[in-house]
Amino acid sequence: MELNVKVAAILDEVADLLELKEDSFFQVRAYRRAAREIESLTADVKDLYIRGHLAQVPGIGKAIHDKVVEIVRTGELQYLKDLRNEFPAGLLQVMRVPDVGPKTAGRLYKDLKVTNLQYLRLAAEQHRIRRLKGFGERTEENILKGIRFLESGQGRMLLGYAYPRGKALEEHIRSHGFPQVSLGGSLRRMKETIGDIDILVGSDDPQRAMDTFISYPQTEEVLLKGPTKTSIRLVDGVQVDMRVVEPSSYGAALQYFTGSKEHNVTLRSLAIDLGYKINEYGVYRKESGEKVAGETEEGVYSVLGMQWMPSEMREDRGEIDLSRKGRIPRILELSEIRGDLHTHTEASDGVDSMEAMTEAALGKGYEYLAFTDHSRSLKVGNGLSVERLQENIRLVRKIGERYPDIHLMAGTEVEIDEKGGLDYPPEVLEELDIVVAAVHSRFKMSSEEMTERLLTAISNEHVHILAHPTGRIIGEREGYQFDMEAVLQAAKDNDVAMEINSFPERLDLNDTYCAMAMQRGVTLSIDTDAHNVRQLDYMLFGVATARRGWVPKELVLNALSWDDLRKRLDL
Ligand code: DGT
Ligand code: CA
Ligand code: CA
Repeated sequence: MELNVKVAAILDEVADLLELKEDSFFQVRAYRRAAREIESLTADVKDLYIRGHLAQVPGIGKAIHDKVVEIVRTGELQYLKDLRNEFPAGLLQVMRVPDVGPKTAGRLYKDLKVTNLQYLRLAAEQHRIRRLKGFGERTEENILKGIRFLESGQGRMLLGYAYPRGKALEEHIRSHGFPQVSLGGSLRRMKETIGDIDILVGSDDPQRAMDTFISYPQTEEVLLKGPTKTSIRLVDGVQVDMRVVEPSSYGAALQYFTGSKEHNVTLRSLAIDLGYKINEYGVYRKESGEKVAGETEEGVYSVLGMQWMPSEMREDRGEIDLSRKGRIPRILELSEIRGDLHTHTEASDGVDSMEAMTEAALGKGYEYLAFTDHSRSLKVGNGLSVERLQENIRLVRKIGERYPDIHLMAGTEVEIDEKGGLDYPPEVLEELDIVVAAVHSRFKMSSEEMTERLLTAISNEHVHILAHPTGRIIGEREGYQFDMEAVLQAAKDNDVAMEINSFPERLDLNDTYCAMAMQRGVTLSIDTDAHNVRQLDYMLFGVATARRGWVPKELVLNALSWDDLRKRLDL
């Protein structure tokens, strides 16, 4: 079946290039349709060809038929090579940027003379893309992210990038009649970056499971195909490994392939000490070889005298010891989140209106939602002047009356200046329900200066939350230097919450700083920093980061009920 995938991929690329060329819509569609048909064949194209049945496949007319024959015979297609030669080689790469595709690449080529990734990046950075008709800021941002991802090449991808792709693939497999399917590896542990996606299936029919996996429409290439493991690369470059085991080994395999490797190494030596052998198929008595567990993950841990623990905790950071003592802590759940305390609207640099954000928050069952648009000195964020801020507060109150089921809060994400002062005077901050303070400038000061700056901001009586405390952008810039111990202590003393910013490229605080904050009893606020309604979904990643730091709900500001939050904020 590998050949089917290849034929489909070649036909797809032909369609892409024809589209780039602005060839007839019907041609493009014919190639795409043929690709889909061949992809979903249950027989091998080569067999069909040999038996003379190829022409009977629906959607394969004479011209495409001849091309498929050429690919089956030679493994290549001259027509594709000719098409490729019509364009600058760099443009083909532009087309591979996630969210770009042939149509967009064609526009960028024609209107902006974009012929390679370097030019594409420049055009995006100079904001020339958003000025094209039909393009916007969001597209431009996505393009920059896509380039970053492509260029990271074999590197790691952000959790926020891998997660929806992994989930969609998991769903694809489940929907084909495989109820026993799960993500594994770093993605199940919700690490901030992911090397490759791992998927595990329990089934008596490994062949059909593998075929289902390969038939995923986003598959670009099959990298490896063995009896129990198959690896593919998706069209956007992501590698996915899938393993299939018998249902009686599903739990053991899930445990094994979830990792981490460090957790497994410690677990294995513990098993040996207890007279067992553990592998991806089960737990066995060393003496008799008798299998004593394997069907469920709980069972595997339980025969070793251990309590099951959430996958996010499995990093060999002390969880094995606690589990043996039956003292795994209860950590925060996504369902315990009651609201979002850091979001943006069209008033500053967000995209959506307050109403749209409110309805999305209602859809999540939130009790409260804070609007925290940027403050006046953040010019790139279209920060609000004092007048516009006051107007915005009135708007929040007015809209709030229309939504009795949720408490809308007027707030700000206020700039912290280089001395630790805030961008609005105290009497203005006084009018707000919530103040989120943030550093967006002068990152490169000494650690002493930066610590002073943060301590000054935290000790300001109007501040409730310190936004993205370290300022790091994953894969792009390290956070600024400061004394984290001192800042955490000050946060505790001043009853200021440290933020876990849920943006996939931020996740700031990260998991280990969350653990530090948790051990010191510092309150955390898990915020999305959403700039549109969809980004409210990022909450999941912030919660995962908190879980990786073993944070309990009791330490989370936005896990408080509205009543408790209001008392806490003196509202
Ligand atoms: P990644 O992909 O780099 O983000 O990290 P993982 O943790 O997903 O690692 P990966 O994909 O190489 O392997 C998936 C899981 O398989 C890993 O979490 C634990 C398990 N595993 C892999 N190699 C070993 C090994 O040598 N020993 C043990 N005990 N487990 C392993
Ligand atoms: Ca992995
Ligand atoms: Ca893997």
